Amino acid sequence: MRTSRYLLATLKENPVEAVVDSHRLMLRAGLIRQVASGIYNWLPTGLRVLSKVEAIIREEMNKKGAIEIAMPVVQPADLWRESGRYVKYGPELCRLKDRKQNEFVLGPTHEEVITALCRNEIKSARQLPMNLYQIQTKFRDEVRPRFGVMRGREFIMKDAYSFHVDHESLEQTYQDMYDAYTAIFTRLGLTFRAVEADTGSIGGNHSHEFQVLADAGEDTIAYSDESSYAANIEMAEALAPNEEREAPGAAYSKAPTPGCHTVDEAAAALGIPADKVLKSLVVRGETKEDGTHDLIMLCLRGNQELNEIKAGKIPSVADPIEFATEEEIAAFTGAHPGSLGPIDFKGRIIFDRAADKMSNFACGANEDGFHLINVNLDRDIPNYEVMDLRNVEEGDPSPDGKGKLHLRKGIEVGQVFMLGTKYSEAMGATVTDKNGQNIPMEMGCYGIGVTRVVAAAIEQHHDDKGIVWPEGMAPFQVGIIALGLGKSEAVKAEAEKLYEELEAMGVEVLYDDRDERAGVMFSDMELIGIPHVITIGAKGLDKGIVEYKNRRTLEKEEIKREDVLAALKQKLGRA
Ligand code: 9G3
Repeated sequence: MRTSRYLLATLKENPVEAVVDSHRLMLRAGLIRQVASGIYNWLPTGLRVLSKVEAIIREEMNKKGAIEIAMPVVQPADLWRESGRYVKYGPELCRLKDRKQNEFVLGPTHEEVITALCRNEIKSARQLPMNLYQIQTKFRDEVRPRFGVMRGREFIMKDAYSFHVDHESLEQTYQDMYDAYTAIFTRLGLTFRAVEADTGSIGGNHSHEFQVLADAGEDTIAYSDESSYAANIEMAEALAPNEEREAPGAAYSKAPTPGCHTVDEAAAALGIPADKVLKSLVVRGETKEDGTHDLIMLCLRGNQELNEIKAGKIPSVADPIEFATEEEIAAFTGAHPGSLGPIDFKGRIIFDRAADKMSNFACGANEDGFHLINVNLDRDIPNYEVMDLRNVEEGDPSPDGKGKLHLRKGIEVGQVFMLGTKYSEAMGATVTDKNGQNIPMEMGCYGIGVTRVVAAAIEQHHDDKGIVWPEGMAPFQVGIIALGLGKSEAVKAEAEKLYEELEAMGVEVLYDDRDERAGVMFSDMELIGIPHVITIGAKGLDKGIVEYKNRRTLEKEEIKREDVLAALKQKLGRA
């Protein structure tokens, strides 16, 4: 490709709206341009990268026997009514009507469409297992699109759906997809971890996320330094504490804590550390038939955080969790948040496992401006439940008993799910099994955020000059810079010759023939991040050499002009 006849679209300045490196660099290197919030044009250089990512995904999916199809972006609302999800999702699900007022959605995912397809096309167990995938545009009307394509509203996903006669077959495909994802992200040159994940609202009972480790990541993952344990913090657990509680001391008593509304304020007023003050939170129970709901108290060590995903999973607790309002708390306990505690609380009391080991601690007195001190479980709080309610913290013991947990930010680039029969039952996708019984098919689903992968790769592969592409996804393999093109016939001839020869070899070349100032050409080539760059200049040619630079190592070497092709073949790993 010649830059004189290309849409290079590089920017000299950092766009003010970009707050993470990948967003800034994708705009500056001319990969994307925003059309609307969370909606982007992919310019030629960006599209070349996308195409490489898709090619690697296709190769690894096809190797595992997955079969490519294409499903529509626009989906009939009736399918979402069948699965029960039409009313379940809020404004994130973009709804629209056609000219005849028929209702549709812009597909945020394709479980409904694929299940409707397969309930018609798959009748016999002999057709199973079947694993169908697509690489398709998705739309999710995110409330806060940000970080460029990392959290866009319109994005490209590879989504696969597998169908099985039984769970054992599903497990096999799940493992195949897990292995395919490992191969894909390895070939893309990403540093990633597969972590146990919460299956969230899509149901099912087993899921792993593939997380690219990067500080710009929105997810937090916990991993052990001595075992393969790794989990999204939404479901990560620490090893259950097994130390005994200290013996109860003096009976509990009231202590004035005027104006104290937080654990830290109460701890300071009482002159004790925060982890000796109980954090008592009140959430709503599930709405009952009569439309009312109970209030439930969740108690943690004062210095630890409630994990809202874990709390939402507690039976008969509203999911997602709803914190009780100040009014309903005051009506129920006679006090306001900041002075709440489990003693004389009239509802269910659930202690986190770490809080269950506290003794002689302080807690709210359920009277504004007062706390109780020297409180002890059992003696003062006779009936309460114990559950894992908290977020794990740096240094917690790994739940498998091996090593300690460390927390890292991650960018979720893929997820594999066991869906079970949630959709096949809801939508009547059954097969006749060997006993002639009609059974709902077991399903799995497997997604990769294709556009997000590009951003994640840049987060991990850039320096102060720009992007440093992993070889597997670079938009071009070789860049040619011709210095002083307009003044030197020799430079022009040498550059054209090299360009033609590399093109003839099928090497992807970007030839900068703009006759621009050297600085501009160097900085553009570095910004775009092409792995191997050849600079041709009159002075070098006089000495019979051209200059090679490796974008990743920034190492330069002079190469005799007659040896350039052989040298590049060797650097490109070509015979
Ligand atoms: C919706 C909206 C947003 C959504 C979903 C549905 C996420 C939704 C989960 C999945 C699960 C898997 C197949 C590929 C891999 C991921 N956000 N999810 O179901 F209506 Cl608005 O998409 N789907």
